[in-house]
Amino acid sequence: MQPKVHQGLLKAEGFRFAIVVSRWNDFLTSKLTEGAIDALERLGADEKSVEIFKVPGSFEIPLTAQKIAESGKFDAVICLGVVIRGQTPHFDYVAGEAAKGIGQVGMKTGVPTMFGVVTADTLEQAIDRCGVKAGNKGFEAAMSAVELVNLYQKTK
Ligand code: INI
Repeated sequence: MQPKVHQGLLKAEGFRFAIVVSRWNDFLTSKLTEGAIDALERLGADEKSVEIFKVPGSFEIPLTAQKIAESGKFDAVICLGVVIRGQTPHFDYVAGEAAKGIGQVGMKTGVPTMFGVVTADTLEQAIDRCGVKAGNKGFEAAMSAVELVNLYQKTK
């Protein structure tokens, strides 16, 4: 059997992307933003097709992402934040609400909404996932956004 396989190309040209990024832990979220922009540039995104929306913390990402998705101005929303367990007793609330809310935005609006929020137990773990050493969750989230906008275009 040779089932038909569907998957999105990694071509960003012609699509519009919003990045919603939390200022909390800015020294790390700025690295995630750099990673996301690097991926979009390398995949051919047009100069004016990427816009950045800054919010105070990861808790504020979902509602902002929802408003952006509902605006109809973007093909995908890339959400970026860093929540570190050691930093707050309400880690579970902030990380949980961000994850749940971001997921709901995609389901509710039909606009691919990427979860590029690093949830780490320690600062060191968070640093590792923000591309300071290797691996950048912002880069990964942007790659996924490009793949999905291409996949959904094919399934229209
Ligand atoms: N927001 C984060 O994005 N990361 C965190 O680690 C964090 N901590 O540690 O508390 C955090 N808190 C702020 C929160 O997201 C809201 O901005 C705030 O509660 C106001 O609603």
